[in-house]
Amino acid sequence: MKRVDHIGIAVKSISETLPYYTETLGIPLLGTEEVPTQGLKVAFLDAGNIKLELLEPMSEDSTVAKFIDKRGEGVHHVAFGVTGIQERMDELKEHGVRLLSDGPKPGAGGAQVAFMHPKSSFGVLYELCDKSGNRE
Ligand code: CMX
Repeated sequence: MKRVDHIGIAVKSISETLPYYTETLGIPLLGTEEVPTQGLKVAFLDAGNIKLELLEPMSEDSTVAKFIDKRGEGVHHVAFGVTGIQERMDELKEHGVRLLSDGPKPGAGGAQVAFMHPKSSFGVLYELCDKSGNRE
């Protein structure tokens, strides 16, 4: 892994949280979108060398809603930017890392994403994020 693409931050409400990021911290908003496959609304902010992704659950059974109930708002995951996501997943599996899916799934911004279970990553939820199929 050579590059962190973004850090995911669980929030109860993007609209209530955004002024802190954009006005108090002066971090520009790149955009918001809904990611139905993850039960989320997300906002991406441009923090220079990496992005911040605010994650607001759209339903009570979303994994992020469960996270907030259990741990409160805060840092939720770290996403590595990768290419060849299926190969990266296969390599991690060979090293005994527990992945949360057999293959990549559609994520925000047209990316293909996959997650490593925090129990096999020393307490951190890591994401692989592959945007190489995007036209941007
Ligand atoms: N970071 C670190 N540890 C976490 C965690 C997180 N974000 N979420 C859960 N855990 C820990 C829990 O604290 C728990 O540890 P203990 O047993 O020691 O208490 C353990 O992992 C199991 O967690 P859980 O509360 O039982 O929750 P689940 O097993 O239901 O879900 C997880 C955990 C990681 C499997 C689930 O959150 C998941 O599938 N995540 C991947 C998808 C995802 O996170 N999507 C949101 C982002 C999408 C995007 O950015 O587009």
